[in-house]
Amino acid sequence: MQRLAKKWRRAGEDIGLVPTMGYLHEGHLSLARAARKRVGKRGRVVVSIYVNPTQFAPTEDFSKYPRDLKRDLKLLRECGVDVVFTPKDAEMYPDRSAVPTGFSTYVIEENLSQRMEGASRPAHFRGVTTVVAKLFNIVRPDVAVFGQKDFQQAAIIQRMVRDLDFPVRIIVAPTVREADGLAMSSRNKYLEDDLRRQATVLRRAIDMARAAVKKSRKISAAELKANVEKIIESVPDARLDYVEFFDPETLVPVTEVSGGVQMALAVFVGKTRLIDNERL
Ligand code: PAJ
Repeated sequence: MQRLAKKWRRAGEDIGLVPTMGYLHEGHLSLARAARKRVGKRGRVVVSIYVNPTQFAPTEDFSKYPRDLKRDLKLLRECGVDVVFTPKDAEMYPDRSAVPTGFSTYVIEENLSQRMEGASRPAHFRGVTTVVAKLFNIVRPDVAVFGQKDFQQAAIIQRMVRDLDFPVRIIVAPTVREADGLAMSSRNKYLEDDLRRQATVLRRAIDMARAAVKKSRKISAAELKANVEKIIESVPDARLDYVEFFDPETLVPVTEVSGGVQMALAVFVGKTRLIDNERL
């Protein structure tokens, strides 16, 4: 992949990268299209598919994370992607558990990673920044596209690029949703009939907050959080992990919510953990 990227660069072709963990849906494909738009017809679009073990906790769904490479490749071919990069664990993390010879260097963002997803999933963002830094060094993209769906992840990657001088432009593309408002996610596959219906509660919570802000202009975050909790609790198999209202640039929580504040929440629906967010 590095050799190929070097060849493309020499020929003056711009490179766009879309990192994914596969089991692709329209959200991922919209990122590939955004990358194509950026690099043009003569540029190169690379989509990586790699279920990155270092961003999963031992208790999480790494081994049962959905995978279907054949289907993914077909979708990406139809989408006009040039290369699908599918590295193996042994290539990405040589001898990860071997001491002292194995993989032992990580990239850690220390500020934006503390709250929300970082608080609920310790070491998650360390795995994300590490694998994305590796992908940047392997693919050497001019632009890389990430989804707004993972708002905190996109903010952390932008910070990493700024702090460590990666020569790449980050584009954040809008969240693609199902017809009923559920944000597309590979993990939606885990939701069977009734749970799938219950999963619309995230969208309903966001809509409620949005309507409340629109109506009263300014409303206390504590009050909004209590209302979100009520909505989530009214759904039999849903359990609120967190809901936050914060400044979209700094991710610092606000006490008063008004227009322009970012809302993010994580909810367990059955055993499946779903996230969503939106600018109010
Ligand atoms: P994954 O969950 O496969 O998502 C890959 C990219 O697709 C991310 O940038 C994510 O924000 C974006 N995405 C997911 N659902 C989306 C939706 N409904 N609309 C728009 N974009 C969406 O995020 C990861 O993988 C990993 O953490 C990764 C960055 C690949 C590092 O391992």
